[in-house]
Amino acid sequence: MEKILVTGASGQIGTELIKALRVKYGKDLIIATDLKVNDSLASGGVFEILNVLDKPRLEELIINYDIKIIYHLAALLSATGEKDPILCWNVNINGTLNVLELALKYNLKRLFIPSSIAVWGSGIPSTNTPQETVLQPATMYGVTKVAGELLCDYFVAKYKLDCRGIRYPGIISSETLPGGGTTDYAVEIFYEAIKNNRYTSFLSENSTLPMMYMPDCIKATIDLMEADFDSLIHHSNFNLASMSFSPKELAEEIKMHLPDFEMEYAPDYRQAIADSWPQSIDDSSARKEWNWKPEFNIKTMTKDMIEKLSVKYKLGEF
Ligand code: AKB
Repeated sequence: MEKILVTGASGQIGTELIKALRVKYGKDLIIATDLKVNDSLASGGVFEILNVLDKPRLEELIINYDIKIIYHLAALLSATGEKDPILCWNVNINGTLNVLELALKYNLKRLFIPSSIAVWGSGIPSTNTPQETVLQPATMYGVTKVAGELLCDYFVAKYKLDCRGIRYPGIISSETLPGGGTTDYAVEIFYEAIKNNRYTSFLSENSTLPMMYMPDCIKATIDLMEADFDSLIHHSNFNLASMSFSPKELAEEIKMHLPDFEMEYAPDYRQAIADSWPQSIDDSSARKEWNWKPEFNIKTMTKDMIEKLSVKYKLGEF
């Protein structure tokens, strides 16, 4: 089996992807990397410090561990990206270029480079947004994701490098809090509901966005990486849908479990970002090309989140 390196392993998706990859392929084959030591990841397997802008260090890890596959998750998200657009461009684009360049140099077998619903902006149908449509993002994060998709597809076409990616919607999870995204409210709301029975949303009540529960996100990521290359028509930019809801709809669902829960709304700068994104997505290409099918909906996700976080709260974990 090939050795797999994961960048951004301490992030919301990384922490759960590492766990799943270690279970699936064995802990010695998975090299988790991030900017700072992560004790919990390091205690369960291999962990190395890596800044993705440090190309010599990335090269050293690829050589030392004989890496064949990279999941490149390290990136700045939409809200953080708007605070420092130049840093966002630098990390997201130059980090990705380092991975692509070294993948070519060391003949890596496969790369996963995620994209996002942030690739969209004006000029799209905002419901059931098609796979093939205009990409005019309104954020620097979106600009880097469009450029990342184009870069990957260029490397696929020119060098036959096997590079794959998904346009992730907002991801909801109970393990690690997201950081710096516009869809983060949909995770914070659960922590606050359990702790304080109230939450103030930074998006307005009817801001509907595409979302996905982490188990579906991890399954999609690994399934796409295991799909037969010859059955793929797309590579770097798969639309992926699971559920879409507004803050108000999520609050109503939470109230089914916590009847005293109260929600307030104080939209901030992230509202404009949310307004530029679609409400729902057509993911028929992913369904056709690699049999994508989500398991969770808003009801089953909410129930599971409340059960998991209630246990963590009782254990004093937040
Ligand atoms: C964000 O909100 O920036 C991310 C994303 C949708 O890519 N969660």
